[in-house]
Amino acid sequence: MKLTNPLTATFLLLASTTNAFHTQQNFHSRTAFIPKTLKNNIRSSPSSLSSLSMTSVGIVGATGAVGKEILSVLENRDFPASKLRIFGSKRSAGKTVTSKYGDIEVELFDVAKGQECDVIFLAVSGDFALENAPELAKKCVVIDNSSAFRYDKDIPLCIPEINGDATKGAKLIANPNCTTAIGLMALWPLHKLFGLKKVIMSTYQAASGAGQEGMDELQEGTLKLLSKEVEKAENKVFAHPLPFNVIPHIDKFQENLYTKEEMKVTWETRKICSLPDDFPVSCTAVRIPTIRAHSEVIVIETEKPVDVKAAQEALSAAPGVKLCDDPHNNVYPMPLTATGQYDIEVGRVRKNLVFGDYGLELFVSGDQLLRGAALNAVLVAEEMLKNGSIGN
Ligand code: 2RA
Repeated sequence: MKLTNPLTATFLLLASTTNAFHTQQNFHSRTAFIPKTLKNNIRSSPSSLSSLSMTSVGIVGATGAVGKEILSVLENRDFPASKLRIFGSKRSAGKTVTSKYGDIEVELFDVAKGQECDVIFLAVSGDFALENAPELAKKCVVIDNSSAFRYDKDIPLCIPEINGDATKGAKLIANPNCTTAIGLMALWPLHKLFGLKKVIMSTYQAASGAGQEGMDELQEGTLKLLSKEVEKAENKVFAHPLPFNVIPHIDKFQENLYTKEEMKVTWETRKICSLPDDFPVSCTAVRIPTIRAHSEVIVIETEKPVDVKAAQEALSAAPGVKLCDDPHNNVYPMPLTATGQYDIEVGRVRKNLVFGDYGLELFVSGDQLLRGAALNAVLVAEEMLKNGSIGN
């Protein structure tokens, strides 16, 4: 096939990579697309963990986009697992996953087997979590990636850098939605410095938020359009075709005409940051045709007067945050540079023209599958190992 321009070449490269993944028997090697050269800030778990007793770990849903990343983060951070077990449905049971912890045969999930683990990560649907997590949590620690328990006041919703203490003694912990997790990494240091009064967020969310199927729909649709195989891309996952489009619709519309994705940002920000139930947070969530890092424009009104330099210093010092803010040299956060990174990128920090001395505006990009899901979940487990909540 003749390549007519670099964009076409890029998408063909993406597609050939994806197809190669699909033909692999060993589905651990089918990790979602990460440009290798960008994967440069993967850090191991703190040495304090290596002295802790080894833990038996389970993953349910290790063949999905988030589950694969959980396995990869455990490996990259040398999570002290004495044994790793992978549970799946009838479709994946019996397959072999190759990992740093050895070759692992996928076991058909049942609660009793799951309860044998010290900690189990759920990277499956909310319905599955609702049905199984409470029972699993009677005997082991459960870290759930779905939204099933996020708004239950008795269940911690945790970003370890913000409210890691909330995990102490807990058996079931909810991992936040990716959009909230990425945004709060930037908002928390600013809240500590200036006090948040109002938050307005607009998001630019990658296809990965809809899992492997979402990424496939974007890549395949783009290729077919570029090769003129079709005039209109198919859409099964998204409400409309995503290639060459943006869609202001993620998750279901609510009575107040916000979507559930947008309301998650409001509900979860209040809960994680211990803000009042009526604390004003408003979000518009938009799907864009990128692969796997979400970006956000965040505008805040603050209690105290802001100082841009102090904000940049606080962001730069915050764990899990990388300040990328040198606009005159074209340095700012972008999905392309945030992809595959553990730290979220923050930049374009400036005084907001509407709120003047009492407001900031910034741009954030973070890997949706890492900080927005897998990394956060593994950090929760690490926090619980350190505070003695796992293995007791
Ligand atoms: C999305 N935030 O991007 C969702 C995934 N949890 O679709």
